[in-house]
Amino acid sequence: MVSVEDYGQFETAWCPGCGNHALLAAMKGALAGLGLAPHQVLVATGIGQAAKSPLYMNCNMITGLHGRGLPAATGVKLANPDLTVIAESGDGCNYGEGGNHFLAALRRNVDITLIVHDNGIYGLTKGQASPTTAKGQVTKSQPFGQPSEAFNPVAVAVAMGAGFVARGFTGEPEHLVDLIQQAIRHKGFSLVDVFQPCVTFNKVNTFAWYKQRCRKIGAEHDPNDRDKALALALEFGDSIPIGVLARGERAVFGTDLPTLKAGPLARRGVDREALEKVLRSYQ
Ligand SMILES: Cc1ncc(C[n+]2csc(CCOP(=O)(O)OP(=O)(O)O)c2C)c(N)n1
Ligand SMILES: [Mg+2]
Repeated sequence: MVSVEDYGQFETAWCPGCGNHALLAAMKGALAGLGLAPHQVLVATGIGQAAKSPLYMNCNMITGLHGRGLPAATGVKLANPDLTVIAESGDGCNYGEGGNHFLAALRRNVDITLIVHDNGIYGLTKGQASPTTAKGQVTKSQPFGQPSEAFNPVAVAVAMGAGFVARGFTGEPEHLVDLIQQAIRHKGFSLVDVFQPCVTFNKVNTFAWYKQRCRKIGAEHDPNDRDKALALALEFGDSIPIGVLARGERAVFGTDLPTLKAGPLARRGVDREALEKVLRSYQ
């Protein structure tokens, strides 16, 4: 029996009131609730406040460069499909610096889950606009307002045929745990974009701002209906839907790759002779 305590309790460097605390608790709750022990889980991350999350949790982890958690997660899952592999970091990491990795992950459909701490700002570097900062929003480095249209990650994921697309909010913790668990259970690439406040650098998208707008998607929505899912994903105003936007079955990447015909790397022996030959060639 796995418990939340198995995932540990650590002192963090986050501000009091930051949404990262609730999302970290939701991650631990979701994993323990699924009966996954820490050694069965690997979290790949990048750089940022959000990217510190797996440092505060007992589990296997990889810290990539900024925006590079997803390719690391992809490699790990292909090498060892027995692991539950999660990529987790911020909106800047996944939609800004790592934007092309996000698009590649949507195209490939590797069996990994992406959890995005979406606080609409670059928190670690002290408050520049991120791709999800609203057009016109004033930040420390955009005093006249950020001039581009905001990126809508869930609409892009739905449009590209992602098999599981959800949006959560740290102010709805039980709902969030359920979304993370559904995402992990889904076979193929799954996205949970999580709204959370940055109490220090985003004075617009506060806890109250999200609380006022987030409304749970009702049972009447059929996530398999891609047109309806896209319409919901595009709703971003006085009311913003949270929950499972889209679902669908797609071929999972990796199963028929010629290089993996002999099985994943983690289950293959190491050819010491060949390895040493390669190493010697660098001497
Ligand atoms: C290639 C690269 N560009 C920029 C940076 C500087 N940098 C580090 S973290 C960060 C922003 C992080 O924002 P986000 O991913 O939203 O995480 P948050 O801190 O908001 O949780 C930036 C711009 C970097 N480390 N590497
Ligand atoms: Mg951020």
